[in-house]
Amino acid sequence: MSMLGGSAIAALADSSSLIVHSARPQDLETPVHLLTTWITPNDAFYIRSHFYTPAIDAQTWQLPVDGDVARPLALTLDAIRRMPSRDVPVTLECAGNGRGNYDPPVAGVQWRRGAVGNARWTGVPLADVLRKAGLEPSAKFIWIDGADTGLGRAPDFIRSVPIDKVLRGDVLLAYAMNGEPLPLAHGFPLRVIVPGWEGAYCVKWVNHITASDHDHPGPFVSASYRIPRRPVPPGSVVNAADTVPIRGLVVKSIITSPADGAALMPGQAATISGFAWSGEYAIRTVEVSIDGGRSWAFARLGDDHAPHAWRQFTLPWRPRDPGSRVLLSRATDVRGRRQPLAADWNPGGYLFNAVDSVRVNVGEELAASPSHHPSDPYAPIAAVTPQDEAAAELLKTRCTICHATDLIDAQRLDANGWQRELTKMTGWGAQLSPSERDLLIDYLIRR
Ligand code: HEC
Ligand SMILES: Nc1nc2c(c(=O)[nH]1)N[C@H]1C(S)=C(S)[C@@H](COP(=O)(O)O)O[C@H]1N2
Ligand SMILES: [Mo]
Repeated sequence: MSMLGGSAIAALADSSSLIVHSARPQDLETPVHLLTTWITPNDAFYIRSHFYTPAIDAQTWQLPVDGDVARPLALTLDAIRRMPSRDVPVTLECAGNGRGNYDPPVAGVQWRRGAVGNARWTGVPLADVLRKAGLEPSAKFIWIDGADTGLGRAPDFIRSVPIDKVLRGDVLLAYAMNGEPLPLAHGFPLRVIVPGWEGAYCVKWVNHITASDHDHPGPFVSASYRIPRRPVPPGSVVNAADTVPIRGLVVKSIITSPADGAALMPGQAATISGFAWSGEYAIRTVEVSIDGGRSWAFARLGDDHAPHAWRQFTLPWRPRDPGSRVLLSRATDVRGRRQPLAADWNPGGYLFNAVDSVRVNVGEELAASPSHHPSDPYAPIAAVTPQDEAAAELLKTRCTICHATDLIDAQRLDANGWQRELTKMTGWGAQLSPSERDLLIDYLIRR
């Protein structure tokens, strides 16, 4: 057990180059210009954790496998590492990647383009572990829990994978990422990888697996990670009964080079490159436009590929005339699904996949950051009036008990949105009197 033995603490990712949406819990995004290789290095890989990273003791760690099984098990890491393993490249994307682009704004981490990465995962098929336990035919869902627990009264993060996806054999219990033991932030000592499905299926710090004849009733299954059955007008409130769980991912591409706002020299050779993916489906083409969408050219697809991994694309370009240019990319998958000009708005802000764009300037440095992306939501909250000071004090004393204020600062909600948000927060344990709540909302929508 050499690679997992010894210390109870796995290496924390050196995430200093990532964009911090929330420092506590950790929600870190990869600046897309760092996505230069087909495999994303561990220290550049985005981190999405709803709650605090748990303390893990690898020596005493065990994985109970129970529920609708003939022989409930409690596996040690050693026992798992002795089973036949697989090594598969899988692209992970948070369902909320791109949420920050939705209009009207949606509550949640305001991810831009970089809550996505591609890693080689090593582990054992979950199907093999379930066979060992004697999976009963009654089992329809596999519930997966990790060692993290909800903050305050917020519920535990438990997810559920339909049995047919598990029995296809490609769902992994992974203990290594790009040849290293899983970094703690990415789920040490064991995480689930559900290839081609949105990232929230890939439960980290797995410490309990249960086979069940019904779906898990918790809110991370019944309320989150769901989209309206049919597209709804932007800004709609949708009942959970009118939603379906997200299973796969949608077709998408991002331009990672040149970077948004880059300055290029006229007449000098450049390469437009990026990545495209479509969950369980392969990419057929990526088209790139250098004239804001009037004309398109097929990009070359990279040699590296795997069934559930993104594809790199490149298109050589020699910009001629000086001026500002919008570069676009749009991918089409093997089913013929193509990236739309605008993504379907949904109340969770999931699956943003509009045609990607970056603005570059040929010939001169851009003065200010190009603002075709929504306004920068990261302006700090400044307290100026006594009301502002009182509100800032409330944020500090009532909110930071559970999380840093960066998560709050970045939201772009209106009064109704903040009402809903604060109802959720007080339900989870935030203390606010009605007048404090009014004061806070007045401040949050004005700032
Ligand atoms: C008892 C713990 C707790 C307290 C106190 C608390 N929150 Fe939260 N808050 C949470 C949790 C848990 C999340 C979700 C984290 C995640 O899913 O990434 C969250 C997330 C948020 C978000 C991000 C949007 C979302 O819904 O995920 C906002 C905004 C927010 N809280 C505002 C506040 C404000 C304002 C206060 C103070 C009045 C506050 N919170 C106090 C637990 C708390
Ligand atoms: N136990 C646990 N597993 C989790 C999460 C979590 O908060 N707790 N976040 C999920 C979400 S929403 C995503 S997108 C991926 C992110 O994986 P990463 O942090 O390794 O990039 O982990 C998933 N697994
Ligand atoms: Mo996610």
